[in-house]
Amino acid sequence: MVNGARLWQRLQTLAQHGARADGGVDRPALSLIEAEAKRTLIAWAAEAGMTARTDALGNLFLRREGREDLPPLLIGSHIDSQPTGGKYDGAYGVLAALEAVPEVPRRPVEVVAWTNEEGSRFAPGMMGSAAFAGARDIAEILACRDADGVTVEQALAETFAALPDLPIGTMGGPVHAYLEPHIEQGVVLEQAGLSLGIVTGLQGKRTFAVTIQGEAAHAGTAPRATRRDALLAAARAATALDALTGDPADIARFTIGRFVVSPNAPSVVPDRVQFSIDLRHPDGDALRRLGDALAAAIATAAAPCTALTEELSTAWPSLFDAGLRADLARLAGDAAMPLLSMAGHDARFLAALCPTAMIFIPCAAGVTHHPAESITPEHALAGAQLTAAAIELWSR
Ligand code: HGY
Ligand code: MN
Ligand code: MN
Repeated sequence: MVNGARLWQRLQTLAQHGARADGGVDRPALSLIEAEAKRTLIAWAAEAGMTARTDALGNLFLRREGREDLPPLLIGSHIDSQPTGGKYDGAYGVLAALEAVPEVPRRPVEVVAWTNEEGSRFAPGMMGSAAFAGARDIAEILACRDADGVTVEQALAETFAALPDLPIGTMGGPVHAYLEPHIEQGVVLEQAGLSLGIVTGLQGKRTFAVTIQGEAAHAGTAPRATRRDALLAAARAATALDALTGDPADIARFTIGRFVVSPNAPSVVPDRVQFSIDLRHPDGDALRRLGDALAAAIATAAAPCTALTEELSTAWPSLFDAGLRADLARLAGDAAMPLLSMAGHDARFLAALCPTAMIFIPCAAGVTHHPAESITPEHALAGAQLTAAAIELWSR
């Protein structure tokens, strides 16, 4: 039985792991802060008679055995956050799932917290779900480094050492279906005055790493005519890309979220700039056209500096399972509406593995990836109740 008060309290308790003074959350993937949040989840699962395990990438599974030994129903999301994140992105899905697990289902039900959905500490994101679905090579993921040079492999070892009693199971396995409850991170439900969204699919997303290479020089003696200023070159490239990706209908989403200047010294002409690109579009052809045009636009704008543009991840627009969506719409009735997700989610990778669906609840003014992210207890409860109804239907 879904207990709204317990769900709300647990959302606030989990948010203490990585709490920021401004009310937000900073819970980096594979950090010891995240390991402590996992310890809290494992304890709550144990209180409900559920077992816990992890896998080679630190994905956390909290399992309710079924009456029959069948492929499990997987429900969940992620608990890592952006550095200036909110309490509910990801965490809501994991805790709503934990709240919705029935006592004795026919088929096993597992609550999952995927590793590194956000792609903030380690890029690109969704490492845990991608590896689980067989979409990314584990060795390549383990070698990824954070800004301090720490590898995923080293960070995983710290997490495993912090949770020595957590069994490490095999990666992947048969899944009956996957459901991800999540906050909308937009304003569609709020503007419609509805408490639930049945997600039709995900818009496409391509991420890139760009390196602009110039030449360091003295800020006082180097003439402008001979400078190869990487910062000004990167600024020209950013302006050119803004023009390239802008559209009157405001559909394309182009973001440079990370911009690292070297040597980052006030009296030295920068010799290198590294910046990120996050490009999204609901139309696959438009995403392909825009993404394929980036490298040439950057190289032209950056001259006489040189530019290297590497594509880190490519995810074309995807649709969720029509049957599961119809079930959810029938269960939710007129409290729900269909809508496309403009944000990325782990469900993207699960959709290639098994029938997959997502449920949205509103978040105030669509504010997210921000400390002021907020939801209401009533919407949190509604999403958990729909999740419980879906589990009951799909685990029969
Ligand atoms: O970036 C995203 O869409 C997700 O919130 N990590
Ligand atoms: Mn999320
Ligand atoms: Mn997010």
